[in-house]
Amino acid sequence: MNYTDSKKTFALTTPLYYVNDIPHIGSAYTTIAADVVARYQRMRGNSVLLITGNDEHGQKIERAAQARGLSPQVHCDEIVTGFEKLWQKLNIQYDRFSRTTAERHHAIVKEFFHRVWDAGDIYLSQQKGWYCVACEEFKEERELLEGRRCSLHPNKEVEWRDEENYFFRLSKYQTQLEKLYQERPDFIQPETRRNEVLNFVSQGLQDFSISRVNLDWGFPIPTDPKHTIYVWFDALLGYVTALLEPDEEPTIKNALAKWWPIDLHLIGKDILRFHAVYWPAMLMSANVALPGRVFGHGFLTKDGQKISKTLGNTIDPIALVDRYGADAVRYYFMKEIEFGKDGDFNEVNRFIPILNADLANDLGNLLNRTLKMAYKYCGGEVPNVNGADIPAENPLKTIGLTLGTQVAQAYENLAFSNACEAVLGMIRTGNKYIDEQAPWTLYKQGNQPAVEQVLYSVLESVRLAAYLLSPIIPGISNDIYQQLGFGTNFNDKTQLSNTADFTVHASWGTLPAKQKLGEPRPIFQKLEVAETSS
Ligand code: ME8
Repeated sequence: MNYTDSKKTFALTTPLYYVNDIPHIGSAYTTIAADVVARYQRMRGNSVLLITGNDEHGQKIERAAQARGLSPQVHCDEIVTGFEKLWQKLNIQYDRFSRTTAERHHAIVKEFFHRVWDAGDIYLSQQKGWYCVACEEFKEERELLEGRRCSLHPNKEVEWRDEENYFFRLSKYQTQLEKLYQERPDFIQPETRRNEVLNFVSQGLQDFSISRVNLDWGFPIPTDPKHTIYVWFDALLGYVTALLEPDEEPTIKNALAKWWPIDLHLIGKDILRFHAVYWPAMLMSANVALPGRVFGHGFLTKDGQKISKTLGNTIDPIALVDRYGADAVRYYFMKEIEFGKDGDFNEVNRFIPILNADLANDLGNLLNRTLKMAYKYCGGEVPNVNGADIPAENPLKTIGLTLGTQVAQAYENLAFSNACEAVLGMIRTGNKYIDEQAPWTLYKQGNQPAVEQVLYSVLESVRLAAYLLSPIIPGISNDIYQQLGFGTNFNDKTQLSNTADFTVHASWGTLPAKQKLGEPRPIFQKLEVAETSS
């Protein structure tokens, strides 16, 4: 196996989530995926910056605060705490937390506005149209459902607006954007999302308004303070502000110095247009290089239904993690749903069975019974075998020799479920292999070398599985590594962070012979269906 990548920087973002309500399971989904990518990139020896945060301005937030009888800032501060708590519980290792109410963000927005203004791309005009406050977006008549409802928020009415707004000359960038999509086919992923954007842009781009009147909760337009900057113009720039070092002077130049361009914007399909059309055009106008790629994943449903407050089927991610633990939640979403496609959360029929099958039965039992045998037959040490001496036809070695490359490729492509499937495939082979080889019989026959080879092959396969799945289930990987006698901590960002390490750890056959093993303990307790589960 040859991992030749040299060390590089890798910056990625989650959306900056609205603070109109407590965190949504969808925010958890995107953020888990982003953390998995960040952890994988760190494993590859890259210097990584994971950005998450909150989008706090706009009418939607102002109204949410009003409804609670709180000032917008107090409301925001409180909800932001809930997001931070969730990320901690989900073991998300973010490096920057961007809040759009931060003073330094104001400085960046102002400077960016002036750049776009100086480029001649902002003008005053009349905005007439239907506005969806939940989307914070004007909708074309043809996009509305019957009864003038937004298709994304059918239970909320759109509102008629007829006001003077500042506009951004998006139409000026039509050709440049088309050229971008053509020259960089990977800019928008997956392919289905790229096609959506190409289709939208081919219909002709309209300028969009970047200011609101009669809205206090936001930054004023620097040249005309009775206008407030449109929440999306403000929010996208939160990605730039996040790049500033903690005490750095807030200028665009400083922000872009080290980490720009961002390598990956991870988002849901609902906000694709903002990231794949508006954002690159804004950056072109301000003469800033464009990000690497925008990946728009699919949407989650619950038991096959859209998740919505009106249907009363929302899932509180904090309660979910409290009940099942971070690794369980992380594993389910990464394994169950092909990233990019829509997917379902079904606690009884999918969540619990998948976790029990993969983590408790296949992976957990294989480790547990093999470790116990290693205690019984090999004195509690890794069998005295050199991985390189195991014959190539050993089925675990056959799989293990190419698994690292295969899983690395899956992570590169954000094909998380393929990564899990490939690793679990080896683990299932391990269970079959140990049953067939029956080391207990080999032991009775006095064939100690064969016993040791079988146990070594299995323990090494479990180690490799733990290593390759560590971006997804770092807690379980830590437990497995400890039981195999390592002191590794997959939550320590500074460990395992050079390319040579990845080459070693992702190769089959590197478990050191005679290493003292840890106590066998179940790595994942079988889940029961809770009484409250639906
Ligand atoms: O749009 N399934 O914030 P937001 C999967 N503030 N993912 C989902 C989901 C679902 N059912 N529901 C939400 C905003 N998401 C803006 C972003 S960025 C500069 C500003 C996830 O709180 C998904 O990532 O509405 C989606 O894109 C995002 O939450 C929307 O978050």
